[in-house]
Amino acid sequence: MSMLADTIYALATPPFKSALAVVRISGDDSINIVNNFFSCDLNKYNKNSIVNGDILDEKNIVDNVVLLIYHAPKSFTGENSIEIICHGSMLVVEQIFKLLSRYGARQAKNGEYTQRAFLNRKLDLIQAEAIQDLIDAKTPQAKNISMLSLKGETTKQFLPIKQQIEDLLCDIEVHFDYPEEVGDIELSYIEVEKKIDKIIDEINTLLIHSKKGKIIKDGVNVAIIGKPNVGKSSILNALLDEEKAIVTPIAGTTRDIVEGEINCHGIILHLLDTAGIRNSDDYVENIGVEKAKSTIEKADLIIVVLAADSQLDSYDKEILDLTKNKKRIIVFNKSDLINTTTKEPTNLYISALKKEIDPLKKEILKVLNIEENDFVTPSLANARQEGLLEQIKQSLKTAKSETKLLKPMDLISINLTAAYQDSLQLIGKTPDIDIANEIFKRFCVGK
Ligand SMILES: Nc1nc2c(ncn2[C@@H]2O[C@H](COP(=O)(O)OP(=O)(O)OP(=O)(O)O)[C@@H](O)[C@H]2O)c(=O)[nH]1
Ligand SMILES: [Mg+2]
Repeated sequence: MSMLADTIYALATPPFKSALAVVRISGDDSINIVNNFFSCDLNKYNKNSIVNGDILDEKNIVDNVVLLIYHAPKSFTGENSIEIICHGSMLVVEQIFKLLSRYGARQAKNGEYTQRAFLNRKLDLIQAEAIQDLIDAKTPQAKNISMLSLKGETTKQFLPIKQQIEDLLCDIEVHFDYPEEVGDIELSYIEVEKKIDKIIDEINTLLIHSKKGKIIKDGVNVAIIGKPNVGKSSILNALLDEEKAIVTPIAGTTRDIVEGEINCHGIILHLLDTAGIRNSDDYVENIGVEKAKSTIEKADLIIVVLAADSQLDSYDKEILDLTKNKKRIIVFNKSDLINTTTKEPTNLYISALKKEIDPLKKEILKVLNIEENDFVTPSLANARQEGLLEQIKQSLKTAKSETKLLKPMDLISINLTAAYQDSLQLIGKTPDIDIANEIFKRFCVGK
């Protein structure tokens, strides 16, 4: 049984010449529609089946194909579905598309298969979102955590939170609306506050996982910042292991932002090499300096580069000041130019020239605070999910402060209800569910 009657089709493989292509069809009528142009009768397969035969346009054979036939609800979308595995010629695919629309199917819109799977309750919203993440993943680690979400592990982490909010809300309603039903069991403000606190604690843990999950999934923007000639571009090149940016002894070499990407132990670093920050008479260089300054604002992490072989000057100090509120690493480059005995034990030294940059890589990982365990921890790691988590936390915090002030319980439950509705929205359930139904189901107050 499906909720949407019309039948959709789309190419599931890339639209290029290849050995094979897969056309997916989904909707109640899928099997009937394909039956109109297939060489044998598909009605005789009442279980999920694999069938070999010809696609026919009148008497002409379009292609010899394999059909994967799925009967609702045992399919990805929960509807009747067919996958046609044909030869990977775009001409064949086009002819199959024409036949499909001739017999009443229509081209699918973006994400429509997953949407149907969601509407037919084959997936919750967190799982549906994980499919795109899985496809977009750039590292095996990012792919793994998307897979955890797809398998429902992330939802499992969140459900206890939703449950506790629901329980608390029900407790409050029952105690204050139907006091005769619960007798003299008191629900105290202190108890309510304790329960809210526990939920907030658990949300905080999930929010930490969210931040780390986002780093594993999307990587981080790392800006290399410093005055001219300290070796920023050399550091970029050493990290990339490629001569990407121009390096010269002339101060003010880099003007535009030079970008590169590396996979640093499973985390994608989007590196941004910038113009050396100083006051210059050069019109173009000044534009570069402005770009460097705005990059400081946008980056997730700043590498402030200082020269190990010279004293800090006013530019270095300005740069340290510009970056003081950002997550940053201060690194002394050109360590090959100084004597080992003059090194400060607390400073981080590297030599981009000698490609001795491992201490910097290690420090980046340390600052990002990603541990082995984080690569296998499910997380609510996209903006929607994280935003809703924050919103739930906010409502709970308001409810908590009202509890402290001994405000009327029905006022407190307004914020708890908001938190509850957001938690439903997080997993993609309709947020306007009637909480009273839940209460009656559990406590049988109505009987
Ligand atoms: N001895 C030594 N020289 C280095 C090191 N790193 C860079 N240099 C030299 O320092 C000079 C400037 O290097 P760049 O990488 O262009 O410096 P930058 O900070 O990008 O300079 P701008 O683009 O002008 O801001 C070049 O001559 C490099 O070869 C290092 O670790 N040791
Ligand atoms: Mg440079």
